[in-house]
Amino acid sequence: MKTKAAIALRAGAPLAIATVDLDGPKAGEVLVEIKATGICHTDYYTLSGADPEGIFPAILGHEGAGVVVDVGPGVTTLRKDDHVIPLYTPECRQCKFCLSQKTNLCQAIRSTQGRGLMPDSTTRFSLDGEPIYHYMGTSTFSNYIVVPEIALAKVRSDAPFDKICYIGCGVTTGVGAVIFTAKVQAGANVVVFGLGGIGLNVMQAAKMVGADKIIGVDINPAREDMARKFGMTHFVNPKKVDNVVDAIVQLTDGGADYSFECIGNVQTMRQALECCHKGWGQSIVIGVAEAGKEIATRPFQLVTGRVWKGSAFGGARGRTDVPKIVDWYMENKINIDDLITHHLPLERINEGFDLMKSGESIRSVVLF
Ligand code: NAD
Ligand code: AHE
Ligand code: ZN
Repeated sequence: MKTKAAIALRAGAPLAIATVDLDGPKAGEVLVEIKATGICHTDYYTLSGADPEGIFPAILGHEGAGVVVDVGPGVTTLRKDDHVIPLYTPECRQCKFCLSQKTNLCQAIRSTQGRGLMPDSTTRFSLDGEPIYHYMGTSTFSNYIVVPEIALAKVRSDAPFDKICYIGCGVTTGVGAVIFTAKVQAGANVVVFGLGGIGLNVMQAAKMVGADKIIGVDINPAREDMARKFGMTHFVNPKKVDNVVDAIVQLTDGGADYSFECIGNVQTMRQALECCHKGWGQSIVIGVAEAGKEIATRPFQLVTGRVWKGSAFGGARGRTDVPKIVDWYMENKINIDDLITHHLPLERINEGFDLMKSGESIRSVVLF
């Protein structure tokens, strides 16, 4: 079949809108019509050329929602018309990682996914007979996609696609990092570095679990009003203080119980660790730093009890947890609507990247 898609032809180039060929689902695969997709900073990171796994030409996008159109042989858990959210972190429930119950990082298809391929090492997309690569196993910048069954969360059918697509990455990443990875307790002091599409979700989850002080750090002063709406009690603009770490240590009587880095900058990752409380403070790295970057701190920071850890997709097990997060949204426990600042048709997807880079948008959602 044919599908309309935005193609990343090469690093740094604007996406090109084209009609591409899409082969149908093979065994264990599902054809999905994508109704809406968010644009995440990670799409921009890969498009920029900084991602060591970046491969071109590819169809980017990993924050979508849509409807099952057809299923391949052997698919048992999904059928036509089911509403689904594609998962860049699948959940096979059979691999060593899934069975460990210690991580959400299912590895069943990770190696082919990282090479832009389906599990059988081929692509379903092509243009003029040449392969177009998949991205993060999802490629939601295409109106139709083929994904393995294990990479789809089935969600309730009354939830609006143009909002729940954001649960495909940003919402789950931010909310999950607080609830599943850090397990923040009521009364904790929390610091969020980067008040964008991820950081504001960290913030609303910190408020939801009853955090005490919620300190936001961002160089964009325009983020302050929105962040206060999402639970921020104190704002630190790094351009307005001599030393960000000292400012946070003073505000928190010795340091944060938890900090979350939602920028992807190795300097702010260090600050996020070092502003944590001696003896117990935990810093969670969410931001993705470009190829070649490394984090550093004095080992003394760890010897004296601070903990550095990371979180991918908020530690969420997609098929199990994503339907629950959709329920939380439908029950008004989390606010997604106010974070989606722009809606665009696919033809204007490049404007979504411009809005992100200029700091004007929190999340742009593309509607098919
Ligand atoms: P975004 O562009 O919406 O937000 C980034 C924010 O950081 C902006 O508000 C910006 O003003 C602020 N910022 C930039 N440089 C700063 C600095 N030096 N000091 C303070 N603030 C600064 O991006 P996003 O979509 O929220 O993504 C944030 C990061 O999280 C990216 O690196 C993205 O790739 C990553 N990410 C990781 C996961 C995961 O599973 N680990 C999932 C999604 C996104
Ligand atoms: N190819 C990238 C990987 C970047 C990365 O860490 N991705 C996150 C999701 S970001 C979503 O917006 C992730 O889930 N990582 C775990 C994994 O297995 O990729 C790079 O930098 O190499
Ligand atoms: Zn993302």
